[in-house]
Parts: sequence; C-alpha cells; structure tokens
Amino acid sequence: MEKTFLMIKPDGVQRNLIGNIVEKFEAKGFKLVGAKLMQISDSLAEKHYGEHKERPFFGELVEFITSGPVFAMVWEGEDVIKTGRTMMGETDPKEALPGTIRGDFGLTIGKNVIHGSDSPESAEREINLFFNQDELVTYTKQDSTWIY
Ligand code: RTP
Ligand code: MG
Repeated sequence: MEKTFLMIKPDGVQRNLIGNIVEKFEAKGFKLVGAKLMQISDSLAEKHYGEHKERPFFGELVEFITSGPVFAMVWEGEDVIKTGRTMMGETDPKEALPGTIRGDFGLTIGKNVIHGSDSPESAEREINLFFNQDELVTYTKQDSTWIY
C-alpha cells in the first residue's frame, strides 16, 4: 500500500493544530503508520529541501523549518500521496481553497502549516530521511473493510 511523508511545520505545532490535522487524515480513512515530534537539525533540513538549494528563499526555508518542533508522520492508503497534497491545498495559502489545510489555517507562503511528499520518489526519500524502518508499524485496522 502507498505511503507518504507528512509533516506539521513549526507554525502548525505552535498554533496547536496537530490534533486537528491528524483528525482530518484519520477521518478520511488513511492509516497512521509512524509519527514523532522532533526538532530538525540544519543538516536534515538542507537534505529534506535539497531540491530548493539554489532558490532565493532556501535560507529562510531552512531557518523556518528548524525554528521549533515539527510533527513528522507517515500515512498509508490508496493514492495517499496525491490525496494528501489535495487535502493540504496549494503551496501559497492565498491560492489554497477553503476546506484544505493551508486554505483553512495558512496565511503566508513561508508559514504554510504542513509539508507533504509530492511524488512516490519523494515519499520514499523523505520517509527514509526522517524514519528508521523500526519506527514504522505494520498493522491492520478493524474498519478497513468499510474503506476499500
Ligand atoms: P512543501 O515541500 O513544504 O510541502 O511545499 P510544496 O511542495 O507545496 O512547495 P515547494 O515548491 O516544495 O516549496 C517548499 C516550501 O518553500 C516555501 N516557498 N517559498 N517565497 C517563495 O516564493 C516560496 N516558494 C516556496 C514554501 O513554504 C513551500 O512550502
Ligand atoms: Mg515540496
């Protein structure tokens, strides 16, 4: 089953949005298989956002993502990568639709509450960057017959 890496950014943690965001993914029917509150180091931030290394906002991005704890998660389900991105909304909260996480909670592009993998390759890379294999749990949910 497909997995994605989602992370509530420092603004989301400080604004007490962890429960609200986790609830949305649970209610949707996705399965949480790993989660931890953690402080990101500069080197992990630079690796995670490596694709943006040459962009003018790279320094600010690393500074922001390391500015406080984040809540890192791995979620599982059919098409969870694409659906997770849809639930997050556009990168810029001004463009994100109401009902999406960034549309409901975000105000600026720099502090947009949540990160989500954008492809199967990114998901694999990011899950391995943030989690050890033994931190991911394999289990069956009782209600899964009503979902798929
Ligand atoms: P993320 O990686 O955090 O899930 O966000 P994303 O895929 O929607 O957007 P991406 O293009 O990967 O950009 C990563 C983060 O960089 C910040 N950003 N700032 N100032 C700017 O023009 C600008 N553009 C992007 C955003 O915080 C974005 O989430
Ligand atoms: Mg991205």
